[in-house]
Amino acid sequence: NQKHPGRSSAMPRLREDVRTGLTSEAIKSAILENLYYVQARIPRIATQNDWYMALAYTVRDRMLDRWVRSIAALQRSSRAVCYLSAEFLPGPHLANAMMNLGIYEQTREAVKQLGLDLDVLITQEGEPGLGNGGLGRLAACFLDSLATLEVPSIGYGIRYEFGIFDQEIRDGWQREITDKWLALGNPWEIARPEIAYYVPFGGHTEPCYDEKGRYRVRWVPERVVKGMAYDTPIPGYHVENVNILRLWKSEACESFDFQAFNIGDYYGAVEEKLVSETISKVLYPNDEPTVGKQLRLAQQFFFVSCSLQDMIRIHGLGGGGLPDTFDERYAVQLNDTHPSIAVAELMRLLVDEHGIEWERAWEITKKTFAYTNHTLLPEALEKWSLPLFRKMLPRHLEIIFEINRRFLEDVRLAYPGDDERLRRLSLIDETDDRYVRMANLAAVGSHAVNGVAALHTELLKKTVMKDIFELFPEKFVNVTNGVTPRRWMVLSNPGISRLITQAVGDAWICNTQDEIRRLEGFADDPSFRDAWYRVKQENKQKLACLIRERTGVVVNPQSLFDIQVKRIHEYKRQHLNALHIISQYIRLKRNPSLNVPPRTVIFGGKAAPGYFLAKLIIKFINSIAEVVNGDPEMADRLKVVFFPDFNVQNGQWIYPAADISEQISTAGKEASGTGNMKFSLNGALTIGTLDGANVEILEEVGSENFFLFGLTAEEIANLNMLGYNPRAFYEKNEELKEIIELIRSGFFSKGDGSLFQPLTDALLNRDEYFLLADYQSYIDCQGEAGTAYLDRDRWIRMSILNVSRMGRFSSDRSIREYLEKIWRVEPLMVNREK
Ligand code: NBG
Repeated sequence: NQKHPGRSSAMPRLREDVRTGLTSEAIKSAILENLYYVQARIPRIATQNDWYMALAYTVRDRMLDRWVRSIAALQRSSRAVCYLSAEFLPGPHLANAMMNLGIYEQTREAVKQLGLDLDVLITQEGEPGLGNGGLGRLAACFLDSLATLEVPSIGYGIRYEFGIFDQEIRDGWQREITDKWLALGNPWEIARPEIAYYVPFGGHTEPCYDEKGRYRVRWVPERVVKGMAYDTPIPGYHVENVNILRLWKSEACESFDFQAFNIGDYYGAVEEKLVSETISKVLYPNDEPTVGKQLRLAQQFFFVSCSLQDMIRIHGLGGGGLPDTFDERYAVQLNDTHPSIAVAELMRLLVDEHGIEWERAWEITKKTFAYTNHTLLPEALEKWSLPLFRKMLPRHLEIIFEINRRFLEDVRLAYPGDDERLRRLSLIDETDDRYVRMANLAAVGSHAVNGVAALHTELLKKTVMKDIFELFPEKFVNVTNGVTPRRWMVLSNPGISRLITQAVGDAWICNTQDEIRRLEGFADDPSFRDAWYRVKQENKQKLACLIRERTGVVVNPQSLFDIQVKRIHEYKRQHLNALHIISQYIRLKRNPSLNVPPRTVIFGGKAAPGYFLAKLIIKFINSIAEVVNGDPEMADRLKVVFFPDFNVQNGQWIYPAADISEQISTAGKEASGTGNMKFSLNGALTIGTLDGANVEILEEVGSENFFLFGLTAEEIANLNMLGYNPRAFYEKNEELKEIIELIRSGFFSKGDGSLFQPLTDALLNRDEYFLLADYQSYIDCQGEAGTAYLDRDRWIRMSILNVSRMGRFSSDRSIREYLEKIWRVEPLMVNREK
């Protein structure tokens, strides 16, 4: 014991391997080993973080063995999926890995024997916030499903040193704090210094001839950056398969440029290193126009080039695969337009670097890629100005011009004389500086284009991608989003999951769509309903504790928890929700005996740092909270909470505690939404518009179990066309008028009538998102929801029915659809023997 302080003298001799053993005994000694040999600590002086690290390495070790065999399977496979995404939001790894490996209970026991609390250790983990919201989280759910379905696949992205900022609320305003997720070390990644690629930037191109005397183009870059791979294992649920998430970190080619050093420009050399390292430094927040964001284009090209070079290398391993069979080996998905430069980069690699003829290279490229669109908001469609593009990627601009020249020739043939259409379809927007339209590049260079919910795909075809659809109708498919039931039910809501498993067995965890439906029969079973109610209450109780800890606000777990968590954006209409709170407040003040359930309205979400109105909406909510929560007459009747720093971790506490899920975007604006699915799968009832995947959720759960309100996308479009006048709605609605006047009077801003003027002005003058048009319908619908909540039996029945009918929204179903409709990849079992 003296020689090896990590070991307790009472520890039994183990026959199991300390790296792979799965019993609690083996796990316990592995934790002690790792504490000693990785953290260099003995238990007496170990910090919580030391224990967390020791535990994390212990769990990781148990994945590595499967991982090595999975990588062998990937190399053996004939076809693999590569998911290219500038964002991944996997959430904390530890608990998820324990669950997927099936070692949760043994680990809990081992940790307990060491005198520690597993739940405390789990919360030690910082979260990899390498994404903004839905798009990055979708990518993470897809990785989980790909691994669980045993599909050979790699996720490729960027290893941002700083992910999405942490949010603090100071005096009601959002404050952004740098996210230092790597500060305490990241036990989940493995650095692969040997897997590194050079990525050129800038410079010029020049003509040359290859060894066969053919005309070629040589790119002479101005500088070259190195991309190094960091791999994170992604374990499937209860399968041997562990997939790879490969993230690229940028580095200078050499840490010191000795030539510069010799001529005395030491600092010049260090500067070069700094500039190169900047590329993977920080994640861009969304909702800001990307125009002129040079670094963002550099990030996109950087990770795409590394990923494609890596695919070519893997394909060539063993000498078998030539790049001209690339499309047979890989299905590459472009997650939004962020990686769409891949179309030009693959062309460059095939034509310039591997000597393949243009026509053949173009066939390969189109067969390789497929593109997912995630937004209809015109301001969010990426375009890069030509001067910027030329400066950074001169060769790619030439390639895009050539793709465009050939493409427009085809368009002219299809629509002779239709110059307007030609102009709209062109990969180049000819206005001002001229721009490259990334969505057009992605669509032209792919064999499939998909939207993320049925309505979204239809609107894509009718609006933003109308011309492309008319030209290539065969390319368009819909794949409705989904979420993984492992993280979003089993892990985050163990109470409900246990109940479901007791009722229908545990096959629902992987075969959600077919199995969870069998729960329906239990909706009328009083004892089951009771148990269901108790679990929801426990979840609410836990969230209430967390709210108190994070905000100081005391909420009543018996009240109706009405929750809206998502990025803050005008189209998502958090301010419509806020108007409802004010209306409730006024009504309760006038009529204290009003028969409505006590309600706690909870908000969470980050605003893009440069989006003024979104930040003002946060201040607005907090100002209303101050008034309402500070009014003794509202005690136990109405509470308002802004939960700071909404992220994956907090989401795991929040979704299971909701009674009402707010999905109230202006119809036609939310591509799909995925929070809507998480809430409903956890037994919340939705109040929502016919937008995004809400439409399909309503179809599945039935209109009697869904609180629907508002104008349809079509009605909004018509109103817009005829000329929408928000003031007319204001004038004819006394309550609405009163609310707006109350805000304008400074009632929520300590008498300062100007604070929220930008908000009220936006509503009265433009109301781009039709809040006033939907106001009354929303208020009435909230009333119905409140009344329904008063009837507990009815409510719980609806809650059970929601969960039992939501199986379609498992990301396993989404991935199966991608496999069938787009990727044509077969699952491959990983060998069990080593
Ligand atoms: C978001 C949409 C959501 C959708 C997710 C995932 C972007 C650009 N789009 O509605 O706003 O659920 O993508 O598809 O982040």
